[in-house]
Amino acid sequence: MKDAIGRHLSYSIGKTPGAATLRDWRMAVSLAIRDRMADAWFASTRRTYEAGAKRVYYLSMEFLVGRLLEDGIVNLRLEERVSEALAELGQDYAEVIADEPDAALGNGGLGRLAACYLESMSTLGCPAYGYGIRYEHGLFRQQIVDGRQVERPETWLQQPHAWEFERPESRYEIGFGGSVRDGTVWTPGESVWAEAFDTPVAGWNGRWVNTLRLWSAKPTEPFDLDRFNRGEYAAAAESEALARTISRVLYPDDTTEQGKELRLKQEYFFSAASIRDILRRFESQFSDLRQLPEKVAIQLNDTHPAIAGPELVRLLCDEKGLDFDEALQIAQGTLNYTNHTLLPEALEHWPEGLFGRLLPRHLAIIDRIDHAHAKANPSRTSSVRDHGQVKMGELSFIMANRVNGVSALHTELMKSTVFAELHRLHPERIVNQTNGVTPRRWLLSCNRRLSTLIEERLGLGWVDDLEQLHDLEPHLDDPAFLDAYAAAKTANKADLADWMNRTQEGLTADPAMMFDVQIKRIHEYKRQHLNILETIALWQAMRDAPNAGWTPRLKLFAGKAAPGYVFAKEIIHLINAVAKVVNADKITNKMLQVAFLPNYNVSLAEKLIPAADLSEQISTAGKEASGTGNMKFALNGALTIGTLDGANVEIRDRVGAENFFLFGMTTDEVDQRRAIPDHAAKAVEADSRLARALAAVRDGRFSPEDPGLFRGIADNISGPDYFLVASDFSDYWRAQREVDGAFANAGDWTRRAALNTARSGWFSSDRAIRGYLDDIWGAETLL
Ligand code: RUG
Repeated sequence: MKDAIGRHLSYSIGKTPGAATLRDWRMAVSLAIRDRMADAWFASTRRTYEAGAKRVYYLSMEFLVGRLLEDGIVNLRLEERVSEALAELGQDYAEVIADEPDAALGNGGLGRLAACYLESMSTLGCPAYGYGIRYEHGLFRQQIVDGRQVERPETWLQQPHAWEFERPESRYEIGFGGSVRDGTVWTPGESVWAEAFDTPVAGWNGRWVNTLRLWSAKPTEPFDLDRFNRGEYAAAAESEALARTISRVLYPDDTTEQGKELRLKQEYFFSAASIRDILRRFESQFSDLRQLPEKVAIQLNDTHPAIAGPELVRLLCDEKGLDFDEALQIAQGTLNYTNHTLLPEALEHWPEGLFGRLLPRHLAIIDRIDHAHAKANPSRTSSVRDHGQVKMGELSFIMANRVNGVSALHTELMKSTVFAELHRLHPERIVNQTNGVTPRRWLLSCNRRLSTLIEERLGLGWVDDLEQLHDLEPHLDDPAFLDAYAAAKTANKADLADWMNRTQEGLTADPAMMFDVQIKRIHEYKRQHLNILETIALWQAMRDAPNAGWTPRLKLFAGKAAPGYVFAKEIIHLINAVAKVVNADKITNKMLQVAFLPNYNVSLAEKLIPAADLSEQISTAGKEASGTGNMKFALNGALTIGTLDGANVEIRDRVGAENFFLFGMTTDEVDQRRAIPDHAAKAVEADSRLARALAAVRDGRFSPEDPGLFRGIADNISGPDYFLVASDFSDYWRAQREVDGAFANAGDWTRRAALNTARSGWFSSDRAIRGYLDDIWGAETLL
């Protein structure tokens, strides 16, 4: 290992040890690790060809992979060797790992899920490719300036990326616009190259390696020399710059649809390149296109790649000469669609005008698909085109062999709400696959103390068979185990507290406090404003009775708001304003501290989750499709305070109701409550704590220099309150006081935390991928 690192430092990076920077060392180690993936990578490809196996293609606008070096080292089981080698070379292992920028090619849960699934597919030996976009700028970097979110560009590719292989020979010309002749001959008005960059993804033990293939946009005409020679330098480079725009930035949107032409271009760009690549690979091995559904399963991660359906039909018809009905049947047998949200604003639809201008042939194909479907299902009343919009959810459903939701509750709601009619027509099509997370990253490597303790008791079999964590339960009767479990958590908290106290002005975190954590995108349905309101009420109650024996708490928040989502940004501002007042209050600040940690990303999650005591999963019931953070917290021994929403329901079922703090309305109660006129005003009237907390917000207690600053938030909660913050407040307060009581009994709390770990094995992404393999893809694993 030492030689390999040294060789890369000299001959790949071109530096001597004396001249090398931390980045040079990190690059050299990364290249040495990447080398060790190569043989298994080639072997995985060879075996797939030899077996004539079905391949899975996961199409996703987002792959939130985070840092890759530690992942590679851990999965190849090279930790000791790397850290010894680095020590001999005078370098610090942890520093080298921490030097890597996060590849933030995703917004949140959906993108991180795609990353976990790729890793699990490799762990299981499922022949698979991830297909996405190689954004030059990932999700924006969040700064907090005077309490407000400020967005800065993210620049992960400003330095060389150690993990990828550029494949200039694998490129496709992707067209847009133009016209259609004779009904089928599409002549695009403009085009760009989609060029492939491949990153190997190694599974546990490095036995199988799949590929993440990301497309980068390159100009077809790099440069206008005539214009340059005339001195028109900017104009000469214009077409090049325009082409590159397509893979320039990740849309910083989580659950709202961006009606931007560029976004539709991005979607078609990567879907079309991926479909062509899939067909090319298929045809290099098989001769009959009718075999496609037998040899290929394509998963559409949300509707973002939905245009892949019409594109596949177009290629089969217009270029391969199949007739339309056969092409459609083949496409429908090959494609599957995962829905991740029921929020109406997040269900993609495109104005017909824009769609027809950009993709004229596809719009005609969509109509034909829709007509064929309507003809076969005469009782259908809806259609893909509606009120001048092309509805991508409907299109995805019609084009898919299987459609899945991401938690049991969400899947049932899909059937009864957005897809009610299509479900009636195709009752077999919707299936559930509850999300999962990879235990390699989300326990083994992010929580060394706990994973070492588990290894001492159970060995390492749980790492790729997470249900083995159940075998911890007998150890819960051993006081030494519980002490060690508690010690691991306290040490994680102490590390985090040290780091926060060094970096967060005005904060005094003490590991003896309860670490109460809410980290996720900032959104009204996720209800960070419910949490901060309860924080205010708690602070007021503490000031009223400082000696009432309060359980000391640190309320931690982190998350990004979409730049255009004004209300979410106000919530961030309010949290920071409350933190400033509360942390400075000498009466309460030993009992209550508040922090908003800037720039939430995968690496910050890896720091926070192992140190959490309490996990806040408090969305309005029916709104969070699943959640995956909720699973990571439970696995790492945080107890959840949560509503009956998304996968919370299944977490509670598995860890036991007594180890979960439930509160709030159910989905049915939510609907009933919303129907009551003035429901929020009534809730405020009925709860004096809520009224008082809201008054403090409204009257400028946290914004003395601008008393009206947060009035909008208070007015929303006591007025329309679509997300029912006011109506759920009293029960949330009750549950939080139950949490206080429980935390005060340290021994019992540790037992309940350990039960969360022991009973969370089902939430492994390996289990989820097995579900997809069996119920959706019909594919075999080759390990
Ligand atoms: O909001 C959902 C989460 O509930 C879910 O856990 C995650 C993965 O399935 O996907 C999130 N999501 C939904 N991200 N974007 C969307 C809508 O495009």
